[in-house]
Amino acid sequence: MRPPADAIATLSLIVGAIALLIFIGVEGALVYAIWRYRAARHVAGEPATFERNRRLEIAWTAAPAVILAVVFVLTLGTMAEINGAGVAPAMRIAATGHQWWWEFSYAGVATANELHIPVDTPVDLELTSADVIHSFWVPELGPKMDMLPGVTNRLRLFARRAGSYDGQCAEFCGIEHAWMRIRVVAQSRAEFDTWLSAQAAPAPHGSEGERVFLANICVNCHAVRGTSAAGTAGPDLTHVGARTMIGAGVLPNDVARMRAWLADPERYKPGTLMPSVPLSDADLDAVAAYLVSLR
Ligand SMILES: [Cu+2]
Repeated sequence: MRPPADAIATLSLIVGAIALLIFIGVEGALVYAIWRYRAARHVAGEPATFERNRRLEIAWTAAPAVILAVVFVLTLGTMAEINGAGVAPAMRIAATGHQWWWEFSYAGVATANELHIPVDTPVDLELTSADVIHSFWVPELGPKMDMLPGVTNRLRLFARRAGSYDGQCAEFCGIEHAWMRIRVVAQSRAEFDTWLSAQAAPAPHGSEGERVFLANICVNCHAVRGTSAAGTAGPDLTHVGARTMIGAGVLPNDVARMRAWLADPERYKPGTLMPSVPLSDADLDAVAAYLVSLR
């Protein structure tokens, strides 16, 4: 199959070409009429009047109907194609919208905001929402699809080339709607398998940062597999260090920025549902280092 975005681009070009022909025809007739019936040629007396021209009326009713019917049929074909008609998905990933981040689950492995997929592989996303209506949209890969609470929508993704594809929540979903970025990382099958098995591993134990993390309210909202932290309100942090960004795109992910984010999330993402946790400087250092080490 070809990427859904390619099919959409082809349809856009065809519809654009039809619209351009109509534009040229209508504007051409207008310019001709202006020239042909200009004032300099005006003949004195009453202008001619017309009543009924059946042929003309049939033509200007039938022509738009035919054009719309053609566009409708082409659109149905494109919709079937981008839904993956006849091509079974090789992988299903559950994608859940949250205020204001994305949860991606691969059979027991949960991650956030960065969706990894293998290239040349039809992937079906099962989209839903945990709170309000969001919309998943990565323009280079496929169409836009709503994420509705209590409903599961299916979206076919297919990447031909490896690389990063950025997207954005496309349905206004509250104050931090603009900071609800998606990054899709398309990888070769081998790289993807390596990534997925690393994600499936539990987090390493024994650091001071882990102790501080587990002793504070972090665990009410966040899970780290392999520890007692099992919160589900916020992103799973088991391998948060492997992600390129913090807070669904607000900050690059490194120890200094992680520390700044933990100290005052509101400063970088006003309205975020993550509270700032009152920690000592030493504890902040330890938790930031711990989280970034979870790769
Ligand atoms: Cu949203």
